[in-house]
Amino acid sequence: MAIREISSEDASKYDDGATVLVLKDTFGKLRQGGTFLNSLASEVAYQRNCRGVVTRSRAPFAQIRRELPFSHHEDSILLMDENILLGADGILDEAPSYLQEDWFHHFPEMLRPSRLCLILGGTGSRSDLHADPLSWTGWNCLLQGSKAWRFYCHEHERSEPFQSSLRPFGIKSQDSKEVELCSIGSSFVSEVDTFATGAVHRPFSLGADLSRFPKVSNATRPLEYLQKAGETLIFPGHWWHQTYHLGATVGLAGQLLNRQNLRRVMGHVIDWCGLEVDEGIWQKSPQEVITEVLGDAIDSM
Ligand SMILES: O=C(O)CCC(=O)C(=O)O
Ligand SMILES: [Fe+2]
Repeated sequence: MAIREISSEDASKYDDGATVLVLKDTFGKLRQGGTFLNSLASEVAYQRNCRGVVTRSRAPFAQIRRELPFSHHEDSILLMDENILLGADGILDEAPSYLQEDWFHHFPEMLRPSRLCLILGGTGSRSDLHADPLSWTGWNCLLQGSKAWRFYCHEHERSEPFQSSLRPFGIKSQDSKEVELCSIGSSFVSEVDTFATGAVHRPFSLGADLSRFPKVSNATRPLEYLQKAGETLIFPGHWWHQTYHLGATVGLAGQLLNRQNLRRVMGHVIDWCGLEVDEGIWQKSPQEVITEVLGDAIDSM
């Protein structure tokens, strides 16, 4: 359990499911150009946190960009959209090589996580405290600004201090984007905001409201990291994590399924769907493992 600065070539060596890896100077062209946002025009998903009350909605991208400079700790805006970059394939060509090999392409399209999420935060915005779906490996690059991260190294099974709820991952129904028709796993989301109160100019002095969430004091001490522009973090997505944005940020996020985490990700699906698989499955090729586990998962619905 540690944070380690490495070069992209060493990522597979150090990506052990128990370390947050930091790659410096990534996505240089995108940071220098800075214009790719100007060509984006569509409705995006965003959330507003007004004195602890979080509302989620959609609005034109240009409108959110105009509102972002007014964001502050008590009334903040965070845009996280998985669709707006769907046509912008060239972006991943700029990614460190370790992020480019991703076996999620073996998943049927309807169960495949979106490859690129755009994240724009205003001052004082924060993500939920959550553990990502499917226990994948997350990556997150900051193109502009700085962002404070907290990682709790206990996994979603031990979520007692966080009063969490499940957010199943699977095929969404046409009419309601939230309802999963066929779920193969879950993310875990907490009501706790670990950056709720304190001195806003020192993010790691911020803490949870312990009068509302007394059990948070039983949580393990988090790993904390201040991510700067150009840095890509690669982290165990099954760890609880939360971010706090300092100033206006622009970031990209995605996830990986690879040699390092195949057992963990497919194990998540196996546990979630209550499947019984033969130990011999792990001798098979990655594509066979994926096809077999997802086939069994769908049959089990
Ligand atoms: O960048 C953020 O604010 C949150 C990102 C996150 O949770 C992720 O990349 O998994
Ligand atoms: Fe996440």
